[in-house]
Amino acid sequence: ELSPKILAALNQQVEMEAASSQYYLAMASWAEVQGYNGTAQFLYRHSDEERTHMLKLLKYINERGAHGLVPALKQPEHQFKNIQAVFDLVFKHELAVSKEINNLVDLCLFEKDYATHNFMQWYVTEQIEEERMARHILDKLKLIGEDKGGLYIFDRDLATLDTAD
Ligand code: OFO
Repeated sequence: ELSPKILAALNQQVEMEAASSQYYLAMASWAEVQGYNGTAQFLYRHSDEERTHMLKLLKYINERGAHGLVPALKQPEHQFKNIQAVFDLVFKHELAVSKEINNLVDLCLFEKDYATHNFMQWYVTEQIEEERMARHILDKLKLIGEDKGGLYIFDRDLATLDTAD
């Protein structure tokens, strides 16, 4: 049985994953409109993956006999300065997600909910990958700087870059 605190924290995490999905969807749409089609494809895939993160939590809550709640949608920002700014925001957002996940893991130990603690380990591992990927993309962008040709190749490569699922 999930404690009320754990249930509230899990539902809050459902909301955060849904918000991540919306956020990356807004970035994907922006990139597409700007003509960065490869980046858009990458961000659309990333948005889909965040939805699967949300679903996994929702189903876990239900499996434990509680009720996973579908959160309301908030409109994310939809104007971005440039590609660099987009991935700066992705990285910052992933750091915020990692922090929330760590808090949830902490709470599991405090509440002695070892089943949820175990379930959350998937997210802990996933965040290592998500942070690594964002850092990797930012490193590439730093190398490219103002080089238009480099940005063209970057965008083309992102079309097929694996997102961390
Ligand atoms: Fe971006 O990762 Fe979900 O948790």
